[in-house]
Amino acid sequence: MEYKLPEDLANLSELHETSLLEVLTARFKQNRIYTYIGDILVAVNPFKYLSIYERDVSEQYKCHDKRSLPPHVFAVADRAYQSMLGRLSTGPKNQCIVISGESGAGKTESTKLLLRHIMELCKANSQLEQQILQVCNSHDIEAFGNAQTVMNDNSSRFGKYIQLRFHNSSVKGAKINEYLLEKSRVVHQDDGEQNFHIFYFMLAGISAEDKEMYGLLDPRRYRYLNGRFGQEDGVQIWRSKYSDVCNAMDMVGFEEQEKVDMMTILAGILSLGNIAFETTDSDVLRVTEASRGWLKATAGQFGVQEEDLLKSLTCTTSVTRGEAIQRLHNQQQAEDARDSIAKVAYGRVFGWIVSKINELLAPQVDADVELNEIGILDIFGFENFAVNRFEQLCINLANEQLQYFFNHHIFLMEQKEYKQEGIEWETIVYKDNKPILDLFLTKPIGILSLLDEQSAFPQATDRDFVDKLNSKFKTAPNFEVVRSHTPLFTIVHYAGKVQYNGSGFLEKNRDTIPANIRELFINSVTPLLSVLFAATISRTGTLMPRKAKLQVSEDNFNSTRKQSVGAQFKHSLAVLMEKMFVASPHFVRCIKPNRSKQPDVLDSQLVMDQLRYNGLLETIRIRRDGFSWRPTFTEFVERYNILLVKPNLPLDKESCVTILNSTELSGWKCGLSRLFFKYWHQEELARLLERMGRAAVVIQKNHRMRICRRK
Ligand code: AOV
Ligand code: MG
Repeated sequence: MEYKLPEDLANLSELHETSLLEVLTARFKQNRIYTYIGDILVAVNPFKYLSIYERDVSEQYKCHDKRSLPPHVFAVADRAYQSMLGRLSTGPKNQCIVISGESGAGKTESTKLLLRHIMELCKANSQLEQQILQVCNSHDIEAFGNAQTVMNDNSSRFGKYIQLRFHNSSVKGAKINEYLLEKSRVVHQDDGEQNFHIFYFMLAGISAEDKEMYGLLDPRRYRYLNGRFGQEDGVQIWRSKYSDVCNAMDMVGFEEQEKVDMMTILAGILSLGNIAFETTDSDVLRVTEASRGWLKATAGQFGVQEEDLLKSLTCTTSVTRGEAIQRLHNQQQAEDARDSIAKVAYGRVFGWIVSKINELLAPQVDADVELNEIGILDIFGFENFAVNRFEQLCINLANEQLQYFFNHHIFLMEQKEYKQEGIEWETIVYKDNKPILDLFLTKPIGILSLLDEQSAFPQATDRDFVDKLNSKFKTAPNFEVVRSHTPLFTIVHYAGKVQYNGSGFLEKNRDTIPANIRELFINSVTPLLSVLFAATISRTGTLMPRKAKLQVSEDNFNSTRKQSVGAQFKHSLAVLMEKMFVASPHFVRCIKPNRSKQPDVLDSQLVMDQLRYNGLLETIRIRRDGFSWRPTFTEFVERYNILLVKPNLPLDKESCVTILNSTELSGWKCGLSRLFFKYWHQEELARLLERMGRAAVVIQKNHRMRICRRK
């Protein structure tokens, strides 16, 4: 083997945890953050700028020979692109790049680099590529969907799957699928955390004139920002980010009025948070004297009547047999109504931005043009905070699902084929997380089903839900009962134990918008608000304008509204998995070197934990000893018969063997219906084909020269 040690861990002759950790640590110290395990990339977050992403570097990785260059995230992009074009191998044309790792491990940064390199690869310098880069890469979506957490200063608070669409080698469009924005952050943040970036960017960057127009005041006065605002140097950065966001919005084609509306809605959300309630001695609920001004301001910003806003905060209207019945809120209910208005308004603005972007980037091609796809998945990483809520449960479920996808692809499918095809093989045991996924997803008694069941009872409490879990799962291996007054429970995830606090689960899972709140906003004089609330939310949680759905709209709204957040999320995960299971996957495993976000510091224990729960040791073993590329006889002959320069070879085993014996390749195996290759064989064969192609050109040239001379 010509691979230089230790750039590819699948070449380690001595294989155990410590040798693996030693290699990664030694490489990290030399700023070599990328390492291969065969075709899988391991990336350790450097937490500092490295000059390995410049233009000349990405130039080198275009159509490169893997052996000639050090491991790099650009190489993964290149491989996905070449595979999509069918240059590397047989197999599905559609590709997906799956990036995993815990919060702060570097997934989002890797996503940006992958996108950048793929856009470089298909460069025709078109406006579309620039737009895709601008839009998918940062400013816009990140400002609205990311926030500072204790784990990551720029933590993704939503999951995204970016689908890049190509016709032949050129990009024709893109689509962003977003998953489960953590809306609760708008109204509450734990210690050391912040609200979504956009609030800070806006307050820091806005001109005095606009500030007045939107009715914004001193940022320290807003309760939803915890009355805190940054130091001057931080504010300086936010200021410039704000102008980036504004530029990005211009690029996406937001109209002036839409931008003004959006900022006004954000300002309205901040004012809304400051409305406080009190109960008088005679048991009457009212807005406190001090917050009357905020009520007035909010109504102005949301473009609604002050009385209507007050009504929707202080009572619920329900319609029974055509008769509207009003129920007055108590103080807690009024505060909940306030917070749910803020959450739903923010969520709708976010969904709207994503759908605007998708409109802009939609492929403009005829229906019969075949488009191939590279998908990049960047979700919220595994989280374990001091307090873990419904959001963490969903985030960690998504990570379980990804780990399962990895296991399924790398271990399960591969080893099943060895057995079926009679290949001699010593089974590699890996940590199967299927039982944890089942704990969440099985019907009718998975955690999500039980949650839905309880959410359907108006009287049920979070305690009831956790009691149900305790009684159903007390003997389940991945569930632990917690004895406490608070409704706590523990799940032993693939990446560690997490204790969840069940408070708020039912309400967050129901996520219903009271009818009077919807009514209030539909009648808003702010055009954007009225449009956002007249829209329906599809089963997968994407926003669809009402107009486009007119035929089924009312029904659709009613039926979809009933679907809980958990059920919606489960459904969108299933749709995503379906897409990914039929594509060729590429894996990037991100590792977080330390918890304090420091450069040049590697905490051995922390890294070892990640290596273990990611199953990296087993991955190395299967890449070293296993056969990751397994074309059928037909696929192989069709593609490589040209190596024999013999047309019309039968598409069978004998032809495969004849072709392979004509090369110097060794180490492959022959099954009953397919061939078994090591991961590097694919590239060796691609090289042979290329050499063949070059030789053919030379022969043709010589031939032509001879003819010329003769003349
Ligand atoms: P994440 O996406 O995996 O976390 P990020 O990609 O946001 O993590 O990375 C966290 C921080 O690490 C970034 O803001 C950078 O400061 C730094 N970083 C990551 N990759 C690199 C790199 N290649 N070079 C330099 N710095 C880097 V989360 O979204 O929280 O799951 O949910
Ligand atoms: Mg991220």
